[in-house]
Amino acid sequence: MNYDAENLTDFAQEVVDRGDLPLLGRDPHRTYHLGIMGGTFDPIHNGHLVAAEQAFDDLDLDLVVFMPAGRPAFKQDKQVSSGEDRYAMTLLATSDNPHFLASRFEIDRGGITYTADTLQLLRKLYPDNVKFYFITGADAVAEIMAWKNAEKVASLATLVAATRPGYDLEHARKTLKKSSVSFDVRYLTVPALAISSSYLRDRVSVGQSLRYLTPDTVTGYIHKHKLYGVHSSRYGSLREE
Ligand code: DND
Repeated sequence: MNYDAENLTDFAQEVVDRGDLPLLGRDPHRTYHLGIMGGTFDPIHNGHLVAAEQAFDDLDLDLVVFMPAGRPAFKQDKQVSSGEDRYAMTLLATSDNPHFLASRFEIDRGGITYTADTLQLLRKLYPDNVKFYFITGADAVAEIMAWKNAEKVASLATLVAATRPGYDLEHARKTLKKSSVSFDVRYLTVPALAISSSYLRDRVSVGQSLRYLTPDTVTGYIHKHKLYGVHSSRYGSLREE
C-alpha cells in the first residue's frame, strides 16, 4: 500500500490534503510506530497527557495523534460538549509537545465514530510499514469485546493499556484471555493520576480550580466558552453576561 490516491476514500484524501494527519512511512526500509490516543476528551486532562507521553517513551513511538471522538459510541445517552470544543481543547493541550498532534479525523466524520472504522480508514491511508498503537485506559480494554467489530480492532492495532489509579490490571488481562479474539496488548504503568473528565466537570460547575489537573490553556478555553456550567468570568468573557 502506498499514497496512491486510488487507494483512498474521498474523505481520507481530504484529510491528507488538509495536513490533518502526519505523513509517516515514506522510508520503506524502516518501520514507523504511530500512537493513536482516542477519547471523548470532555475535557482533556493531565491523565490523558501523561498516559500518552508514557506510551511514547516506553513503546518508542514516532508520534501520538490525539483523536477526539465525533459521536462517541458509548456516550449516545449522555450530553457531550460539541466536537469543535473538544477538538479545540485537545489542540490547546497538545500544542506545546513536539511529538503530540491533535486530529479532526473523527470529528469531521459523520455518524457514530467506531474505533474499528477509524483504524480501517487509517490503514487505507498509511503504507504497511506504519504500525498502529491504540492507546487506551486498562478499564476500557476490559470492555473492548463490547466494541463494534472488536476483532477488526485487534487485527489493525496493538492495544496499549494504560493503568488508572485503583485499577486491577489482572481484570483486563483475564477478560482478554477469555475472549475468542487475539489481541496484541502492551500494558503500561503510568504514574497514578486520579483524574477523570467528570471530576474536572464537577469542579468547574462548583467554581473550583483546575490548576495542575489540565493545562491552563484548557482551563482558559473552558472559562471563555462557558463550558460545564462555569460561573466565573476570571478569564474574561467573549459575550455580554
Ligand atoms: P472514552 O470515552 O473512554 O474517552 O473513549 C476512549 C476511546 O475508546 C475513544 O476513542 C472511543 O471512540 C473508543 N471506544 C469506546 C467505546 C466503544 C468504541 C470505541 C467502539 O468502537 O465500539 P475518555 O476521554 O473518557 O478517555 C480517553 C482515554 O484515556 C480512555 O482510554 C481512558 O481510559 C483513558 N484515561 C486515563 N488513562 C490514564 N489515567 C487517567 C485516565 N483518564 C482517562 N487518569
